[in-house]
Amino acid sequence: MPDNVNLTSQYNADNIELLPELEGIRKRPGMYIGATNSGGLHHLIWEIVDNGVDEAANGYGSRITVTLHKDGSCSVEDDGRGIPVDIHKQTGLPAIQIIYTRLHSGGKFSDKAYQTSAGLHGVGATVVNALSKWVDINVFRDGNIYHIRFENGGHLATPLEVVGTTRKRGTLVRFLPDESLFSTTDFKWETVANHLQEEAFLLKNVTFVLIDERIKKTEEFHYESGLAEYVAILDQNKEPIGEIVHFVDDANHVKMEVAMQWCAKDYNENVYSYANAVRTHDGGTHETGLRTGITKAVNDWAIQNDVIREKDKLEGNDIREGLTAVVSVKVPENLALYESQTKQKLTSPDLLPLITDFVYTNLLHFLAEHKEFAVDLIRKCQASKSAREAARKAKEVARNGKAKKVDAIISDKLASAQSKDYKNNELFIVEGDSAGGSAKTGRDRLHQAILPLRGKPLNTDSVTMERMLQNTEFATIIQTIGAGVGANFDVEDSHYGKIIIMTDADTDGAHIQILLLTFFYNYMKPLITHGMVYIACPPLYRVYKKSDPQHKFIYAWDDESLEEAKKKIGPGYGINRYKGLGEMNADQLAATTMNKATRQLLQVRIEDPLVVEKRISVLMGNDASLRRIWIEENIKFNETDRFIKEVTKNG
Ligand code: 28G
Repeated sequence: MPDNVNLTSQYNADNIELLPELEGIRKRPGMYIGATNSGGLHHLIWEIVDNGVDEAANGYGSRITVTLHKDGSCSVEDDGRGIPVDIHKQTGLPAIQIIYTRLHSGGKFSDKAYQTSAGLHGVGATVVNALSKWVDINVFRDGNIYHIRFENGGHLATPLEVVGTTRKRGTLVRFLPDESLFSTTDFKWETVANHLQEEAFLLKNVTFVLIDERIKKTEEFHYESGLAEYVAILDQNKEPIGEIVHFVDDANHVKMEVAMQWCAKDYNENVYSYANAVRTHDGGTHETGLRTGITKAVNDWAIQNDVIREKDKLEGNDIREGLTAVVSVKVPENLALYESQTKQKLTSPDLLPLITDFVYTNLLHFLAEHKEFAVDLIRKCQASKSAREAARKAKEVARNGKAKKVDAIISDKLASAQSKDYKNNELFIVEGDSAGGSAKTGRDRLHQAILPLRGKPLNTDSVTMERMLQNTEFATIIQTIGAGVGANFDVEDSHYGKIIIMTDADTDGAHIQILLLTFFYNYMKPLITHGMVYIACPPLYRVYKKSDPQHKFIYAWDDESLEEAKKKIGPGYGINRYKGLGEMNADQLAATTMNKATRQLLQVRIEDPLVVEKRISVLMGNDASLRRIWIEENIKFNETDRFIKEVTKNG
């Protein structure tokens, strides 16, 4: 484009009809970015980064820099070809303007071999524009610097123009999220860093840089061994058996990569999968292929080498105990089939034999070359198998009525629920005897059971399973839940459909939550993956009319709803600030925190395995001050944005 042409008049006419699309995004942001909480806010960054990642994945550029600025804006720069600036024939508008203001422009342009973007099919740029106060873009292309700017949800503010010359190439996008649309506009270092690190594991040739000008911190992520380094970090707090096994097949149109390692004293199966560099939370054909390939390779090798007999074949479960594995496939768009729009599960049938064979062949070869490791691994699998069989027998004995004393052993602490409809029963694990007492009085006796805890629970990360089992608090929890522990935990046997942790909303309470979650994560992980573990949310305030404190009052869970409550009560209000559960009487505790109709629960979820493992070192280490600092900085009481938790209202 010649730099002396003024295109302003051309834009105005078209601009008017573009706006309804942008308006639609602003009216229902959740449809495009999931939610308008912290997660949705960060989604804006992921969308822009994805565009740079796509460009790099197609072979253009190798460095993506994200900068968090002091004014609350974020910029992303890549060194690809630069977004096209040529004039689009039908509309007469520059391509870049269409890309940033039209929905579905992504679909039309989709000629990319390995599109990585998760859900938005190339409309991410438009979504970010619609949800921003301003977007400022510089494109470095053909020796020129092109500039274009949008304001107030995508209105063209400065038409595309050449503003200088340059020797570099690439794209620099800077945007300020519209604070009126988000519950928070605070970008978090840790969230962005983890995302970029995850991208870097999956894209070996690209360097990701994060610069936070607010806290003067910079970090680079670049991993030449890709998934092997990912597994190393996931296993950093564990006891590995043997080295990390890593296979790559980059030669064909379907690219496959797997890294795995087994660890002692870990009773979980930790398998994570990615399709086109995006996590597939619900697995699919690539995960199934990985599992099948591993089971077949381990059994075949063991039998061929007379380590086990044909009739003693190992089950997949036994082989996968303590396994950490990451599988990544990159498939051309037309071969990437998903169960639904959310792309959480890959269903491409053609992939199954490819992955199975890839894993089988390579692992069999690896075992043959590492005989000592292979034998150790098979011994470990056999031990898992025996433990599982022993547990099954013990359970049968218990069912036959020989061990009916369980209730008696725990009854002095537990106030049990009357119903035997286990799925609808709830176990409240409560901090302190006094709150436990109120909870017992206020509960729904049919479905709610109360187990009070005395003091801080044991840190189960720093002790053996044997030590943990000797701990009275955990022994009681295990017996109460009634579904076994560790490798022998069977979620189907749980006596409760919900396990609800109820603590004071202070740092000690947060620490107790973390210690209990650590236990559940280590020894009853399926409770978490099945979404059965929750955190109760006691209110922080009660606002009342001074002249009539018993009649008119409103509870508030945060400072925002406190302000609303003050307004609703009107002049002459008084405020009770609850410092702990103990300050509420039984009725108040029941009404605000336990009653299904009026309470709020946070559902505990494991969103990102990287976050969990990293936090374990800070939160479970011996340095209490590190932990306290982390809790104070990161846990905002009763906010949606916490440790490994997410909100679901009314459970
Ligand atoms: C810095 C933050 C985010 C991007 C490109 C490069 C091209 C492009 C982006 O094209 C539509 C599809 C193919 C023409 C493609 C440049 C081909 C030739 C590109 C980014 C129209 C989009 N030259 N770099 N989009 N193409 N970086 N980084 O957004 O047919 S988006």
